[in-house]
Amino acid sequence: MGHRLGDTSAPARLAAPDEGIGRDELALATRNHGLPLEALRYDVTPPGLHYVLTHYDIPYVPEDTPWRLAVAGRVRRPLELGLAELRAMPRATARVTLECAGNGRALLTPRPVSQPWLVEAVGTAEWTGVPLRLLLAEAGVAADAVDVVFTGADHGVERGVEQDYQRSLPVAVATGAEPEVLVAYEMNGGPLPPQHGYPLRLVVPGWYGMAHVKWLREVTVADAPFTGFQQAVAYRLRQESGEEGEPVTRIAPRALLIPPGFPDFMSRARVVRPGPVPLQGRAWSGRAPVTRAEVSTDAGRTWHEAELEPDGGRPWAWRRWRYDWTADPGEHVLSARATDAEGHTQPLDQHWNRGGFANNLVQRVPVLCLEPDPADSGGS
Ligand SMILES: Nc1nc2c(c(=O)[nH]1)N[C@H]1C(S)=C(S)[C@@H](COP(=O)(O)O)O[C@H]1N2
Ligand SMILES: [Mo]
Repeated sequence: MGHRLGDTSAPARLAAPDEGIGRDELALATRNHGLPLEALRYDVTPPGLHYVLTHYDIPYVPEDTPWRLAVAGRVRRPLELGLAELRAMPRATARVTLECAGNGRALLTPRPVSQPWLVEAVGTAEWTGVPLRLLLAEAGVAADAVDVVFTGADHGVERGVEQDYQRSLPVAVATGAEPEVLVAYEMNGGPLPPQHGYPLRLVVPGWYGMAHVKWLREVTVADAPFTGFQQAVAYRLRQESGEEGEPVTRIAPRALLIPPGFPDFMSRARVVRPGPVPLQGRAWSGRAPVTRAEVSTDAGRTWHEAELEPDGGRPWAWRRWRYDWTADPGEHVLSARATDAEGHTQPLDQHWNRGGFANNLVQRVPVLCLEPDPADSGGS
């Protein structure tokens, strides 16, 4: 009887028909929290309300712990930089909407068993740090470089594979200026909170969350495509488990509603009173600027153009939209849908894949509109 990692670390699987959320999924859901949807009101999400996803443990890094970032591999001058040295370099700040690639997973049929997000794995922050292209220019990337690999300080086992959390970007993306990838040391003007990567993380505007490596300790330039677990096994779009699959990269468009009215405690169903109900929300895409937000108040049968606020020179952040609804007594299903400049939009039926990645199914918000309150009506 061997004792192997595989004994404690099960392969990926799909939930059986009618199988409820399991203890394992519940344990993930209590560690990794979503954005309370009413916080869509903030242009910049306060830390604590921003969603969090961490595969293993949050590393314990007390405030004055020395931290070295290595830039190594296929470079002419390997670097080792402390936080003060990074802070002395040119800095940039970007407002970036971050979304987990698994957002929407728990709404899929069949359900991939993993972090069971509904729609709330999103947040927007102002990240400040050193442009990665400047660090790589200082190190001097070799001509034969292919991928740049980012290693976090967190360690765990996943599907039987023991690993440090690692992801890569193609050299052209890592050294690009649009979007400009950041090695960030501040979130919303303060040090990174522990759960968001203190003291350093990668920020890759427009890309799904898995690319934004937290607790960053090494940047390694490689002359061959990176085949680590999080690149070649996880985060691939597959219909069958044996397939190579397409890599998950940029964020597909999505729109969400700020929940109207007030909620029921258990069901979270929304209650509104009859009359004018301004509907507002956010829309984003990491592929191209959002050009359109639409609203449906009849479960997706008919759509109305929402008013989209200008992007304010922040192409990587969500945009606010608004549509004025007049609610009649009865049950309604509200939806919103985003479209970007490349014509990507959101499906009304699920686009299923085994990991439940990049799913941008249109949101459905059931709303009960009450009968008019006799005490409010007409005069005397
Ligand atoms: N080192 C490390 N970086 C990581 C992760 C992780 O588990 N370890 N999770 C990734 C995933 S899947 C997501 S969605 C984002 C979440 O970032 P946040 O917790 O700051 O919102 O971090 C990414 N970076
Ligand atoms: Mo994620």
